[in-house]
Amino acid sequence: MSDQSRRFPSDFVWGAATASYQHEGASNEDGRGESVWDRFCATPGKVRNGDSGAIACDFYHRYRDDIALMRELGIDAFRFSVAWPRILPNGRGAVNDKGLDFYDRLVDELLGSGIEPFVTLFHWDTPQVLEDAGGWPARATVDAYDEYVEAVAGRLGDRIKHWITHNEPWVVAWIGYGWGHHAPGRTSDADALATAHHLLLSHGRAVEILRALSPGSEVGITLNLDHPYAASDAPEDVAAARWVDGMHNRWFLDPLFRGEYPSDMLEAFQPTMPAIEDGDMRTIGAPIDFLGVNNYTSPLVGADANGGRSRFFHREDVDRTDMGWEVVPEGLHDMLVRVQRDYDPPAIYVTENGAAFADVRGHDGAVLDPERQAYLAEYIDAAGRAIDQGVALRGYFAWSLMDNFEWAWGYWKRFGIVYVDYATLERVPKGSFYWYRDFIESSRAQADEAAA
Ligand code: IFM
Repeated sequence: MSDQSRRFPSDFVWGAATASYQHEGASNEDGRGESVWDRFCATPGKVRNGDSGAIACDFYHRYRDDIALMRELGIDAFRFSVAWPRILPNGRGAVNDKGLDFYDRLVDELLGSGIEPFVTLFHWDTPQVLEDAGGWPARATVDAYDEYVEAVAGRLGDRIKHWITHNEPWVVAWIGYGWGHHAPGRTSDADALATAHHLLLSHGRAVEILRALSPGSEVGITLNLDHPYAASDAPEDVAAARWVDGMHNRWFLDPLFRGEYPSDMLEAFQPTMPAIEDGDMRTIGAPIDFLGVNNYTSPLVGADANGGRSRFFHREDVDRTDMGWEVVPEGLHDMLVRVQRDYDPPAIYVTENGAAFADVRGHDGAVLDPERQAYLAEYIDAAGRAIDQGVALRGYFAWSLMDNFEWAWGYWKRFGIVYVDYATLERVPKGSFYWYRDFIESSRAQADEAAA
């Protein structure tokens, strides 16, 4: 452990993350409006076991106890998201003060505990009323998002030093609007591409709003970036990997850092592209202070013999998590190095990394999760090696602080370093929680020693 913890500077931010719909619960309290995920969960057959975020981890009521756990963990920062339907239950117009009050209390409790809030503004819970009016494929949703960002920044902007405009726009666009496995469950490539453009545009507009209403804060966006490896040097495998990289990564990285969509992908998507208005790309490319990277796995990609653009290969020689995701720590290292080389963001945070495993409580009530511990250790080591290569990595957030609602999988998949007993809502720190606590402590001690 000591070798890897020595890599991290003393101001490196160690954190844990979660998101509003996944942990808050209290879905009908204090004036919160309906979100697309409430509606999706209520639609038979969409979410495993008919689960929903109605109660989730009840973080809305238990946040003080959860912050006490964070203190025990010793993290520097907590990444959470604000639920848009708590702030603007009707999508536009009247702001719900009780919704803002909750985040006010949460932020103050965190700061009072010496924990820096990293606030994600959109982690997928669009107000349903906006979806009914056209959702993200409609440009008007960008205007509605502006109002929302103004309301949140107006209230919290004096205390928040790190804002994340969006979480994983690729997932919202393609899984939510293109393939329908997530809310709102639409299945249209044109909707997916319009959603991606409007999410990017709303990001750029949010950057302007946050610069004005939260001066001195740092603003970024979080992308899910997997590093696709070509299955061989054969040109068709290399082209397939490049396609996957274009679709998942470059489609978002290029506009954000170069102000343009990648030309090879644009050519392929041209027939289904939304209208791009003058000035959109400039807005999207507004300078940001950091890039958030979520990384869990990295696929092995080759040509598809059945005529598709690409095929994901099943590696035999790696471990898998309970999601079936392949454990490829090198992919995090390679992705970080590549993003720094190709796009040169001023700073990078790993805003999510972690693993689901089928955790159970032992007879003594404890939850031992050596696989997760090994996963975190290997990925953190890979992140450290990226720093050695000159990557401006400033922090790492474990996903997730606690087991929570894993979208279409419901409560079946457990990502937490804290176990949640959903029958009683009791929290039980897992073995990985204690490992991470000790790792952070030793990393700090070694950094201080080196600085002395
Ligand atoms: O739970 C999700 C999170 O909401 C977004 N990133 C991936 C996680 C695990 O699937």
